[in-house]
Amino acid sequence: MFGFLRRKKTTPATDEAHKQEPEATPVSGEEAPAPEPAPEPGAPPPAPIAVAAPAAATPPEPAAARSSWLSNLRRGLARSRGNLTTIFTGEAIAPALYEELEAALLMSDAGVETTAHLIKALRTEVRAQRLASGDQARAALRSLLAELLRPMEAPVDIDRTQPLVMMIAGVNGAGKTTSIGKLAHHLQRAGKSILLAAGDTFRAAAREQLAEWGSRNQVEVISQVGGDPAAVAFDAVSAGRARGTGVVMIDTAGRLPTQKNLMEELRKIRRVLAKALPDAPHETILVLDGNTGQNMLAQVRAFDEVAPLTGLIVTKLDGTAKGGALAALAYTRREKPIPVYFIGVGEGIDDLQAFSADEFAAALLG
Ligand SMILES: Nc1nc2c(ncn2[C@@H]2O[C@H](COP(=O)(O)OP(=O)(O)OP(=O)(O)O)[C@@H](O)[C@H]2O)c(=O)[nH]1
Ligand SMILES: [Mg+2]
Repeated sequence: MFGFLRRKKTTPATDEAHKQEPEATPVSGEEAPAPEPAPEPGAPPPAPIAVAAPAAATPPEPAAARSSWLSNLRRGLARSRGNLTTIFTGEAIAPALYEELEAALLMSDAGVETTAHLIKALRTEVRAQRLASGDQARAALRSLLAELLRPMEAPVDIDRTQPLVMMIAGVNGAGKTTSIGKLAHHLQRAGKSILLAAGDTFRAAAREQLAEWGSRNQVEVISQVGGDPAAVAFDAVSAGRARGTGVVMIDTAGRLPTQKNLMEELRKIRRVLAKALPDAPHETILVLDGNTGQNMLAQVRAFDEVAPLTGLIVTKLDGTAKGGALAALAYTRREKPIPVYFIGVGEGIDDLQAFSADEFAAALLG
């Protein structure tokens, strides 16, 4: 049931206020003492908010949940699936098929290079396997797509260290906080204790939103009003260490790759985390809105540059996402794939699932 969690031990806002660069927190020195949070001048002292004690592991999810998220995914990708599958009707492979397929793949946000790659691979397959019907060609394309996506299918190893520190980043509104809320629930089901850090310190609504997810999951949220995000992250990891917490998840404010100061802030959070716990953060996860299209590639590049990414969460695949951008991501990063740990298929607490290349390809190609 928790196939998306590796359990072996072997592997290791456009908000104006966000533009403010937080006070520097000490980050140099080998055995540096704990950096003190650097409050804004005149800001109230840091005020950790204890929401509630961690809950015991929750019961396993019902069997019905799986079919419901698969249908959410299929519903989300319905438009692209419609465009793609209607091409493959008929007893024979029509000469126009490849041209139509090219248009449909481009419309699904697969991008020029990836579209060309898939069409070339399909032509080769059709010839080699002597495929005759539209159905056979569709099945072949589905296999090729699944094969392309497969390197991104990898579970997150949650047992390799304790606390496992996960930093969650992404552009505004991508679904970071919601994904953290869902993930806390999933990890609790897997028996993990959780601590959350509200790294979006400037927006009250952001803190409240995380606190809400904290209370829904009955996990504690470390939070400060207007403080330094790196200091909040530091406090959370220190608390996680002291308490023997399983997983510490750090929410961060939304930021655009063009907002240099905010991008640098991510670098700083990482440096300060490493002071709290060497090797932290163990996971740096970029949350991508599934509707982003080809811009996903630019986001991955930009965030990876300042905070080397270990995994992705792609959200809102239940909505109107076209899906092809994931194929583009797989193709352009084929030398160095980034795992898609989870996909978001709704706003509910259970609407987060492991990414499966086969299921995704089936949702796109019938
Ligand atoms: N349909 C759907 N909605 C989602 C999903 N994930 C998140 N959302 C919604 O997207 C909106 C933004 O989600 P947040 O979690 O607040 O996004 P965020 O990245 O934390 O946003 P900022 O902190 O403002 O940058 C909310 O309305 C969520 O309910 C998903 O998988 N499917
Ligand atoms: Mg948020």
